[in-house]
Amino acid sequence: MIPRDAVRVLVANWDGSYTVPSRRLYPHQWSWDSAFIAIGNARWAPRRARSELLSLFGAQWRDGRVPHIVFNPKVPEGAYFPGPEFWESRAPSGSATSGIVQPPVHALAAWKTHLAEPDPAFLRRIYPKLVAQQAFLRAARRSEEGLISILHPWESGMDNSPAWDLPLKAVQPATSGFVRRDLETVSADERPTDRDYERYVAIARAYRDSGYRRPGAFQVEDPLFNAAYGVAEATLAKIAEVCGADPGPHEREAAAITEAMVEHLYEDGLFHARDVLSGCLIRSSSAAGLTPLMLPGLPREIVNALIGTALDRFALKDGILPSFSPSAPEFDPARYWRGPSWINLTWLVWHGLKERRPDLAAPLANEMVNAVTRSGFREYFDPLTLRGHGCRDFSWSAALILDVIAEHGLDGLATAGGEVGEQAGSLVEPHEVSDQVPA
Ligand code: 2M8
Repeated sequence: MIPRDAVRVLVANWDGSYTVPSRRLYPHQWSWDSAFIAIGNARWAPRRARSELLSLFGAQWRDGRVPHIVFNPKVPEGAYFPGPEFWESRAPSGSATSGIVQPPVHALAAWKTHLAEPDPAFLRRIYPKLVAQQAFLRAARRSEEGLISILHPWESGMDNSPAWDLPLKAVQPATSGFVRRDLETVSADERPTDRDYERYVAIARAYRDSGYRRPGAFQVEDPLFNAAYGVAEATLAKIAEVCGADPGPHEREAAAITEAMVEHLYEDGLFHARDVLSGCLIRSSSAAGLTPLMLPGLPREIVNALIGTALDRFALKDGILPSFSPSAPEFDPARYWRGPSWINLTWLVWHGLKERRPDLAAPLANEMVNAVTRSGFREYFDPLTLRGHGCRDFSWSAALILDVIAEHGLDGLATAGGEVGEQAGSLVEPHEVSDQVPA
């Protein structure tokens, strides 16, 4: 029973005020994971969804950045690399954190949490924090073209994407001083190579050593990150209205980033990343280039062209979205972010298609459910066989499936959100759902 099993995963990964992505591989709180997890939890335990987001924003830095990892002090340093000793940074709350960020999908998560159980007080509490998150990106990361840069592949969320192969070549690898922990849980041929890690470490060290201020040898404008930023502004406009704030500046910012993306990142039916250091477009077949479909103000001809590319190069109609086009030479169906399907990426594109092309959104929803039915809540799936890869009992795979089922139904049977909530919620006693949130 999918909803019940999904809730079981989320309950097992709950740490009192937030959810770990995976007990063994990722035993702390991750930024965009928490947003996706909140979207799923909102369907059966909205209090947990609010707690998940407020707990993450409890570790927001003074400059507004939301760190990509908030470390649990009870977890030993050696359980995850790079841990708190590597990052050497603390939020004003006292929590040890990383110093980089991830795609800002949190405003969307806060809004969906509110829709599941309207709570204007929650929105009023989180709105200024979401605004500060966006303001940090504008102040610290915006280029002359009006686009937001990422300074590390980890900031893209699609860490090992072939789109980063070229810009990473310019990075001098760090060949010593660290031990990978990920290979203790997942087979090496499903994870980045040692050479990739040497470069990840080198970039993160240089950024840390600049006091988390100066861009290093990796600086790119990523379509997924910029689309998330634009969707956040469009969503903040709705949140602002509930909070009695002015939606106008958010609407204008959403329109401006959409325009800048079309002008600088779009070419031949797909959005691409741009290398800020060389000024060149990184032409690749990454599914990140389809995620601008989420932008409400994307011009119709671009929407149609993206859909054409999705059908043609990503075989959208036949299955769940691969993270990299199967027709591209770099495609690898089992290696982390180099081809496998991920539930979060598929969910983002599904979200962008639901209203525009329900005929394409529906099979995508069915295939997400098929993947977890066949292989469990794995971290990623071979897009051709749906075989599971990476870690097991992965939180966002479980959470987003609850959202998909609540909206789309199961096996073609329309299932109301409330029904999923009832089925799933009955597994958990109210006292098990903590309300605890940081001050
Ligand atoms: C993966 O990234 C972390 C580093 O942040 C890792 O490999 O150790 C990515 O899939 C990222 O998108 C995700 O947020 C994180 C936790 O699920 O794991």
